[in-house]
Amino acid sequence: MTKRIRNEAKRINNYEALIKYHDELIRRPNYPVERNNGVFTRYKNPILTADHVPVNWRYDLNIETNPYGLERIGVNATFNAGAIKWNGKYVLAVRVEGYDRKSYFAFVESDNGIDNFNFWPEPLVIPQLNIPDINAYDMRLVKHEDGWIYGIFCTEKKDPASLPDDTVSAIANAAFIRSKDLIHWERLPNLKTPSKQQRNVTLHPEFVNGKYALYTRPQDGFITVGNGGGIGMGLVDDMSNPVIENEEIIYEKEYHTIYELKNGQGPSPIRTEKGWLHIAHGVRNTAAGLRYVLYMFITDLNDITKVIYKPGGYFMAPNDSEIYGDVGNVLFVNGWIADEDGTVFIYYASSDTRMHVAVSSINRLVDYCINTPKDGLSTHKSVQNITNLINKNKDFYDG
Ligand code: M1P
Repeated sequence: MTKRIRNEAKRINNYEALIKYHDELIRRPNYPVERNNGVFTRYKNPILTADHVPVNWRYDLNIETNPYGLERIGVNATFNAGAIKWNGKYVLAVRVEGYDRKSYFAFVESDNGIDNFNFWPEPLVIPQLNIPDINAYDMRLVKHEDGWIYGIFCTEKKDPASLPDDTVSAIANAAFIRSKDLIHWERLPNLKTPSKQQRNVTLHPEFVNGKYALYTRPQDGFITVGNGGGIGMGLVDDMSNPVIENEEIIYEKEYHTIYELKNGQGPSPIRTEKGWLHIAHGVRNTAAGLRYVLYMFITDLNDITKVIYKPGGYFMAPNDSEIYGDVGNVLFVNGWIADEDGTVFIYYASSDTRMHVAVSSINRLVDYCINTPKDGLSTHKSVQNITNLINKNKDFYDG
């Protein structure tokens, strides 16, 4: 949909060129990348960047109040989007970060899930509690069987226990909004758990023994998880009073794996015949800093705390261009959509800078989870996995 502005502003500030560039960027078709490993297909162009944010969110288009045509509110990045299929459209709640470091959410929608993501007219205005969100980010969108659509995001504030000269220490927690139409949102109280900090929280889409089940990630510190860590799970009686009394770790961080330092649940899992399909991020430390990659696993349909398939290694890691950005060497996911025909759209962000899509299917992802060898946790076991495969291939390969 081409945007229009007043003639005077077009002529004096060259906004016409700016709007044309923006329209072309939004309408740019996307293409699958040919080289792939069979598990998923990346698409060539990022689906959302800072430049995709509407011009009227950034510029004062009135020539009298902006005679030089300056950008008034800059956008730094668009990343870590939640996702949901809504009224036949692929809808994302994208994290937009301004030049001022504050993040907020913008809804965008596309007809095909891979390009032409149009912004809804205004960013989401989140109702505030007594203590305001200093920062808000990483929304998971979940259609729960209770009939509500939940938006679960991270709310951040300064650590009230920090010393007067400490202007850095922060506390992260899970916050909840819910809606029936994605337009009108009700704010619920923030999560209460035994842990000091929480991030990467999302809701299981079905009741578990009549209760709400939340995936959590307990952590002692803001960056490091300390004695916490792992993907946790806890039950809540009533989402209007979200209290978890007992938190159980269902997927631990582990020495010498891609989730050695920390991990976190991505979006809510997808029900399949073989179990609940999960995508998550794993973090390890390197001489060049932290490296965030994506990994998958499957949990039992009858006991969602039980991991039944655990493919070794990462599912997806930053490629040549994805590795660069504001926070380099990071892939992060908190949104995916499974269509009725089994197509899965994975909305992932690279290096806290931009959004991408990769496409796969339930069948491929389940096969990947079941048949990829487990991480044997030693180099000897990794070599055994390779020799097993070479032997299995003897009748099919002359090399
Ligand atoms: O900067 C990388 C990511 O860091 C955090 O993830 P985690 O809590 O697992 O460390 C999040 O703040 C996320 O937004 C960010 O992309």
